[in-house]
Amino acid sequence: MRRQLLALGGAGLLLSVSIIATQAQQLAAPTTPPDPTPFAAQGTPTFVSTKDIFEFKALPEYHEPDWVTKQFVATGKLPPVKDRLPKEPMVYKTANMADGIGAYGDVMRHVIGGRPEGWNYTAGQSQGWGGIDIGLSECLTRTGPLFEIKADELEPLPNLAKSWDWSADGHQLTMHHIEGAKWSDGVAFNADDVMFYWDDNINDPNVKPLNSKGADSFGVGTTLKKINDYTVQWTFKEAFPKQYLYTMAYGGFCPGPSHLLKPQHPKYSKNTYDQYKNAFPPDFLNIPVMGAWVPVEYRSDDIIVMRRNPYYWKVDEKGNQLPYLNELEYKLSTWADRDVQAVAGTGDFSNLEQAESYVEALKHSADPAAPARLAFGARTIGYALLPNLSGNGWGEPDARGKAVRELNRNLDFRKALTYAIDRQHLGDSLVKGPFTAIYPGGLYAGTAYYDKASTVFYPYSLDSAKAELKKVGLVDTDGDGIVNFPKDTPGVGGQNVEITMLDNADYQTDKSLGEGVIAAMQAIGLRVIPNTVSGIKMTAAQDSGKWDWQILRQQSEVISVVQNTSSLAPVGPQTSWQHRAGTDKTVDLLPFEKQMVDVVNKFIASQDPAERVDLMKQWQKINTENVNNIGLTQYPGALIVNKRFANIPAGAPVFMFNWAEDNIIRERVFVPQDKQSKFELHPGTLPGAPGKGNGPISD
Ligand code: BQZ
Ligand code: CA
Repeated sequence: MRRQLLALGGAGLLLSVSIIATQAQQLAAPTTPPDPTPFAAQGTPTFVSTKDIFEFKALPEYHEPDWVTKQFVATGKLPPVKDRLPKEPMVYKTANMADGIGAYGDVMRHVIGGRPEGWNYTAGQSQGWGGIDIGLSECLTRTGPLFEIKADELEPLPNLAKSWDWSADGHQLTMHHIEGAKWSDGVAFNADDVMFYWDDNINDPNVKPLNSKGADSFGVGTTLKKINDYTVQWTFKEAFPKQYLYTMAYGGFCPGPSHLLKPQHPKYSKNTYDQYKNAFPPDFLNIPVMGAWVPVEYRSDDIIVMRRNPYYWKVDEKGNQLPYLNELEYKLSTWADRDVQAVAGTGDFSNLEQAESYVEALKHSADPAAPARLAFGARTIGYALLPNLSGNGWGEPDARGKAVRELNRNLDFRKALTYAIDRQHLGDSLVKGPFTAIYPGGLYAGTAYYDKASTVFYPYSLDSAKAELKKVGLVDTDGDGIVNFPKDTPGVGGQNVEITMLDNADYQTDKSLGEGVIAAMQAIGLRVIPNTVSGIKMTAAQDSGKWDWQILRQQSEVISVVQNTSSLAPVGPQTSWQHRAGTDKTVDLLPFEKQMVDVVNKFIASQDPAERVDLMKQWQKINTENVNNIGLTQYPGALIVNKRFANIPAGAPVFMFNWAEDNIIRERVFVPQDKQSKFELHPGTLPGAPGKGNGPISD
């Protein structure tokens, strides 16, 4: 209650005291979020154990497509298939394949909105997303297919790491890699590839592998050493930090071909780091991979074509070397076109994730004659507005940027932002109907660790938002509708507040939500300047810290918690989306962030499921009560796959531990003989020798 003494001027007049009780702004009381409208996901997985999906073992005989034998083995271009496979290849179990043993042939035609920077994923280059890097870069473990693993057996799937043993005290993890597997150019895969990735990329501060959150995402102080050609040993500060096995999946530890990369690395050459990163441009073809298909053709802004990897180290129970599909294509278009082409049947696959196109896609797919199957999953697509919480120089802000970051670091300011967002209206502006749900921030409703009672929701209230702004001294002192910095703000005193907001230019949804935020903030006198960046530049822009706010489509940590756990708090200098080390290499944590770091580290170190559930309730309360970020909306994605494909797992989510391109296990997908298309662009060819301008070879 503020009292103001007003002296009514003039003699004789009684000094009258009029208490101007500014309507003591009753802030809208924090509450819990409304329950999302029920939305039934279509198709449910059959929950299994890891050993039901695959095991590593030698089989009595192996097979390959006839044309490979005739054109390549018979002509001495390739050794027999049994010599191209490891001693114990990964054997996929038939019982776990929806349509059983597959037939060789045909192509899956992807359409993507990204563009390849080059093939050096290890040095941080994007290949354009949309499943290219997911397929190329096999990782130590694999988590996409975990959606069908029994909850009480949840642990990352073996992949390049075929097994691992913990020491009695839990501080050491001995990891055994697959033995005798080869890169797609026939060169042996071994621990040198793993150590090069760890020593000269993850642990070289000048290099940041794509999707990596840095060495600390494997635990501060973690070390790795080579035991022999197929064995490495991790040493962790914590005991039994099983969490880090998730970080060794896609996005964390996917080693590149060190026989090609190492000679280009500045430590072993005269190259600069930039030259190293750009040493394998998109037209360097047949880059050696461990994945099922190899890039054999690149036409800028047009298409990438990939052909089967003749050394792929996975087979079915009959000994048929995988993949079944001879070819993968990635048409270089837009993300929205991916939906259109999948529904129309000119493309074969899409993750329906832009809510604006749901009604149209549903209408077309409802027709029984529609070429593609469309199946909605749970609400695992969502967005938040992230304030940059660094106060010590991440992104080298100017005076204005510094002033905005000081505001970002002020809870009253963050509460103003969250009060200012009408989430129901925002969701409806994307798509009407049962899809979107109000998302306050933190973990998504409907996911394993979500707890509504621990979720603090500040409901839409313009008055409360304005009152909070006033508390932090933001008032429109020159009457132009935009609040001004307080006079004593260094460098920008008295100026209108202007905020830059990073947004992904490649999605209509990201732009729509950006516009929604700009309008909401205008209503409380904040001017937000959008900085929309295309996907190719997006990762670098996010990592640069040169932004005040960011619209982020959230990743698995707010769905599964166990994937990318270290992104849930600034546990290390590079792990958080919104608060990384400043110019002095430290992270200037706010008190609530210190609590989140502590809770996340306890979660990572805990083996007790009940304790982990409780720790995530604590995390959710600290995160949402302190408005760590401003949740916007949450909605379901749908998987669209052309009907000619078989072995698409029932209930495969568009996004959970990873994207559907990983979840559906594409190397097992096939087209029955009688439905095969003639769409292959390079039939009867295999990858040629790695090199600029090289391409596929036919015999
Ligand atoms: C899925 C995915 C496969 C990245 C990317 C892209 C990048 C982000 C995110 C998605 C695309 C598709 O998402 O939208 O459906 O195919 O590729 O990787 O948005 O800009 O940085 O995190 O995965
Ligand atoms: Ca003003």
